[in-house]
Amino acid sequence: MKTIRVIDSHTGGEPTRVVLSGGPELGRASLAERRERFAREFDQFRSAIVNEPRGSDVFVGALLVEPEDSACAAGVIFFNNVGVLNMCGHGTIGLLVTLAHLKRIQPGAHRIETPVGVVTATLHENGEVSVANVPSYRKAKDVTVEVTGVGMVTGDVAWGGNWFFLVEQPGEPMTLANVERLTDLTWRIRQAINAQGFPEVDHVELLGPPQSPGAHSRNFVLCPGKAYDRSPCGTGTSAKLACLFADGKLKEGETWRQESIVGSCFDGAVSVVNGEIRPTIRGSAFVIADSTLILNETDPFCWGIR
Ligand code: PYC
Repeated sequence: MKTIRVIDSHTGGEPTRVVLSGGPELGRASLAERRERFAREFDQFRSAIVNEPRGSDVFVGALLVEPEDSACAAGVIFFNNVGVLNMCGHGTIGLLVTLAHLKRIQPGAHRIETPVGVVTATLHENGEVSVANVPSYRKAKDVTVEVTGVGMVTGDVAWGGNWFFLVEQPGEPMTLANVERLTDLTWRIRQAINAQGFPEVDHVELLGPPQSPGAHSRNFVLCPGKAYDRSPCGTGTSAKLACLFADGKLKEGETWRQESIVGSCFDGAVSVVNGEIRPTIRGSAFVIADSTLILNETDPFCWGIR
């Protein structure tokens, strides 16, 4: 019988399950190499942590590891219901709030190592967290794809720590009641953009008018395993900020409030560091469970349903 200590939080409705102990030994290579090893050799473990019956399609796991760079407070490998992620904005906010809950960190700035670079996450006195993300950029503007059963759809391909295809005004109500159609639409869009020479895109972000006072836009983000992000998606908001900045629609230091499909918000802004766009996103997370998972190999679903 194996036990794994986890702490669950949610950031704007999107869960993060931080694995504190009981995870696999991945050695001391770079975080990118350790993530590849985790994906290659420990996929069962990933599934056991986030998939049913212990989790659900919407869970994001965050495996805490020793950072390569000793100036970092922690290293983290994010994963979901189908595989590993590059970075995760809502997950980094959840991680900081979890470390604060454990009294392992105090308010202030903390460097966190991820497989795609170091981010600086600041725990504010009021409990909010801002994440100065990896450099973000737009790779392709106004890419038009033919989407089965829908027609022509135009959007931008951008990197915000994960790869996104961002589509403005998708012509669908951006409401929770319409989640099934939004999921179907974004899944078709993803297949079309992947077939059109952008195989790296694994997140699709639709953007429409906001509903919350003070918000600039509402989004619906489809994640790689077909679950939608309940939060405004930290990496998706970063990709959006990079596109706005590239179009001259957002100046350095100006706040962009991004609302999610469930109505939660992140405040975002960009700064330019050594010629690169560095988005910062700010939001809050809440710890909701402190648990020990039990992995009993005689349980037919010990390694999750996948
Ligand atoms: O917040 O960056 C994010 C994220 C990625 C996938 C789910 N959430």
